[in-house]
Amino acid sequence: MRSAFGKMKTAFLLAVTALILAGCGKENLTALVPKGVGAQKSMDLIILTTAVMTLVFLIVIILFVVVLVRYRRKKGQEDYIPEQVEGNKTLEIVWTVIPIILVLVMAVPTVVYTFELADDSKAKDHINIDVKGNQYWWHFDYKGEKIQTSQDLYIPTGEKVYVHLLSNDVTHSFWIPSISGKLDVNPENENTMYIEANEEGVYWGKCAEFCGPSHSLMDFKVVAVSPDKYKQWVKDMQNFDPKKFKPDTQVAQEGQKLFEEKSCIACHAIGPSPVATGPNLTDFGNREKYAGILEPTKENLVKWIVDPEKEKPGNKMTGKYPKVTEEEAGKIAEYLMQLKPSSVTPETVSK
Ligand code: HEC
Ligand SMILES: [Cu+2]
Repeated sequence: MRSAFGKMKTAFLLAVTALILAGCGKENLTALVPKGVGAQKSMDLIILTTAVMTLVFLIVIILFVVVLVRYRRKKGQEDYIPEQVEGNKTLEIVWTVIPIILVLVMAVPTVVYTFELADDSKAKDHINIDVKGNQYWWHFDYKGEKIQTSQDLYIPTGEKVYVHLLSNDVTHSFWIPSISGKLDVNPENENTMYIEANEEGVYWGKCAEFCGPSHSLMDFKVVAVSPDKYKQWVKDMQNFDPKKFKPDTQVAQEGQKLFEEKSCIACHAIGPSPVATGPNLTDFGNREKYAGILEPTKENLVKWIVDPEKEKPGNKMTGKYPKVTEEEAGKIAEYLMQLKPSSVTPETVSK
């Protein structure tokens, strides 16, 4: 019969395995299942360096065991001293040159890949997006397209998309683990890299630089769609006219009015606009998550509007608008959830 302890151990191992597996794949927040060019290159480097280090580890362990066995003190040989080799030129050269070669084997591809990924000399032939990091949200301005969005970044698969990273406040770090490596988002200088997704999917992005109390909640999504769907999305976004948009229920229309009365409009643009004190809400109804982290339900949206501080401590919306009751928030929510300019959404992505 198995002991209770044995059963607990099995359960624990199963739980850990389940957690690890859940971390891989499902939410696309892993560098170990690459779905983009940069992530694939990182993965190649991870495999190369792990192989080199494993080789070194094995050689060292084998030598260690050989020495232990061969030169242990044996009966009758207590005073035996093996041959001493200090100052042996050949040996010194061998164990200096081999590590240098191994370091070169790892360093050369790393440097080459790093420069390749940061090369923006051909950027003008591709899609360019100005990315602004803000405590604790992301803004995306599609250069020359008159499209502005926040939180959900739409890109076509199989194409290089150059992101030009700048921060509006402190230093952030732009990271989509399954698509590409990290790059700092600084307030004073623009950093550029390209991202390229190999297949359709919704990929989880994160801020990877501690930037304040809600740093760990500074999430965004990359929605990679086929080039055809992407073209459709661009067209839909450009054709959307916020001035002509009228919600189709009485409640939502009241919500639209409240959105102005409660000065939400002072920070949140709908349609392309230089206003970016808060996330652009043009395609808010299609968001994969609200405020980057909340499941997109009306209930969550009401909670957010009434008291955003509870969901994201230290966010820059709290306290900057007149008090909103739950009823009013419900009406605003009805309005915002109808902002769906495109039929291309995170749900239409083939998974
Ligand atoms: C002072 C500027 C400001 C005002 C006024 C303001 N907000 Fe915000 N809002 C923000 C900021 C900044 C964020 C991003 C917070 C974060 O994620 O850290 C935000 C986030 C949001 C989000 C989530 C957006 C997304 O892309 O998921 C919604 C919805 C929202 N606000 C609705 C409202 C409503 C409704 C009002 C009016 C009652 C309002 N806001 C007033 C600045 C403002
Ligand atoms: Cu950040």
